Amino acid sequence: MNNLSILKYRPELKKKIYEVAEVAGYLWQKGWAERNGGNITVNITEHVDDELRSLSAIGTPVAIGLTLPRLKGCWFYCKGTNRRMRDLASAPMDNGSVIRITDDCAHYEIVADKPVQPTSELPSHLAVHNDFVERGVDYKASVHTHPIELVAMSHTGKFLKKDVLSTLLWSMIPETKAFCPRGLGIVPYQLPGSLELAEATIGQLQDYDVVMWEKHGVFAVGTDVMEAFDQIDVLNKSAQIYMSAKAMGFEPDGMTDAQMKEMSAAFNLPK
Ligand code: 2HA
Ligand code: ZN
Repeated sequence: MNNLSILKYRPELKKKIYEVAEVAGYLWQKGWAERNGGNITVNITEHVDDELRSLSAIGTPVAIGLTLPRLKGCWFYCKGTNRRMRDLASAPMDNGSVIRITDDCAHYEIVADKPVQPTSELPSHLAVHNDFVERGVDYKASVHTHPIELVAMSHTGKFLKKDVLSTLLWSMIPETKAFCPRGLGIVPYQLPGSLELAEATIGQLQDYDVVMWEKHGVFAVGTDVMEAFDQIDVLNKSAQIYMSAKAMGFEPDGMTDAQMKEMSAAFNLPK
């Protein structure tokens, strides 16, 4: 199979995978994706046709390490292990994997094009997607990255209390709440790739679309990869505004409660 074969006559699938490549480029340009940092996983099941389904896998099934009953027969595109976002941006099929979950819901197999092994974070990303299907939520994309200013703000306990950072970031510029209306959840530090981190993330995603991993990065979800990226981007912009004010030597006032309430009403936002 040549490099582009599975995308060749599948414009919708190609578009979805090239959206990931576009976002991977933004993550690199923003300085949020050093070396192999970060991951993106997208549920592409709806773009897989019968012919693609009938293709045999490259290699034998690999154990996920978890059983994910809602993902039976689902297909995903994800970054390859040890691959760089900046490389994925220019060559998504050489630096990402297309996988399907086998009928026992405990293994995946690579279907095409090249035998790129998926990210080591795959089990936790898949656990999140399993939860979406279980809850009937129409989210298809998960993005993990290391946004500099947001991570810096997670290095003090005062911002890690429930909704403190979220409320502060919303108050830096009106659009933040409009475009990240559920705010920023917090997960206290856990070992990267651990099951504890995945479980705590799934817990926070019941109430938030973006979750801060203390002293590490953020994990965002959305109906597509752009939506997940945009939410991180607006939150990090607010973090930059906060830090710019601090660098000028003052604590920013933030929008007042009355201004926040007016915004929420005008944009039909929760809370
Ligand atoms: O996959 O960023 O936290 C690379 C990471 C893990
Ligand atoms: Zn990370």
